[in-house]
Amino acid sequence: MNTILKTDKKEVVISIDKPFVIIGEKLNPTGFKKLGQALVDQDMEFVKKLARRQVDWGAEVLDINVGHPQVEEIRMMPRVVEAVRSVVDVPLCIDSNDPGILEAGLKAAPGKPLVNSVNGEEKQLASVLPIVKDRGAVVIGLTIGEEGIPKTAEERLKAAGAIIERAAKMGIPAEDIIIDPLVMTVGHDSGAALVTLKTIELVRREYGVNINLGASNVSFGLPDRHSVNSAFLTLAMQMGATCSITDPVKLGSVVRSTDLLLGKDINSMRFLKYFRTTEKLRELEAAEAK
Ligand code: THG
Repeated sequence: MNTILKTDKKEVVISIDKPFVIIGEKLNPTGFKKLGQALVDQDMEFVKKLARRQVDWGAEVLDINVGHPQVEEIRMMPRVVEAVRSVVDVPLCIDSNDPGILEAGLKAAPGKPLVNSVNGEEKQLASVLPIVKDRGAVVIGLTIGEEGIPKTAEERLKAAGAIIERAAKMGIPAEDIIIDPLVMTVGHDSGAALVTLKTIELVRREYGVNINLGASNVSFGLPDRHSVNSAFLTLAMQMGATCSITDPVKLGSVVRSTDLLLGKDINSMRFLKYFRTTEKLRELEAAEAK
């Protein structure tokens, strides 16, 4: 199944038959404290730099979240979208669970953007899906039901199904839904990653839809997060995940390596190109830091 995201000029295809797509996670003050201060200071240069750097390091889509207690989100969202669009041409992922903020972001992002996210709660489905439908956007569906995050993969599959069926009734096709099986930290529960991996397998087999992960969640609270994130991402890709909201600077090479091993990179072209580009970037960034 092909999920197509677009800007006004460019498109990105997410599919099990294509290389894995990285959705840059850094434009989110919850996961990156320095950005929160930059938003409070209305420092759009910082935003642009973050956008450019993530795309340079291999992000093909950028997540944008402006949630911060001192920021008026409904005004800030379109400003950040505009700032990002002024420096990079990639489809955007508008990240909020407030319908008004989503609409404000979508209005500023032409093409076919991604919405992060909707869950299986009736209130959310009823407020977010009509916006997705009207805009012709793609939406990430979190496998959360009325009772919160299910503990088992079977229950998460059910939550995914409820979202897909509800969307279908509204005229949103399955290719415009990306299921997120929810990644929790293995620091609290040693079975957490296995439940996510099993959910990927079940959802793929049952619905064939594309699957996204917030991969860096898996290592919250642990040391050496990079090793844990890398190992997890590789397992998830083998299981059938097709995109991830993650840090391209840290995980771009892991993604390219895994695509190579999974036969998704003919003649190692992407891998070699990534190596050459990032080798130069690393030198440039080291020189700048001096
Ligand atoms: N699914 C969907 N969306 C998501 C998630 C998901 N959005 C948010 C999150 N999970 C994915 N994004 C991040 C962003 C940052 C981090 C983890 C996940 C992160 N940041 C470091 C930290 O918090 O320690 C760096 C902090 C810093 O540099 O200030 O780990 O699962 N659909």
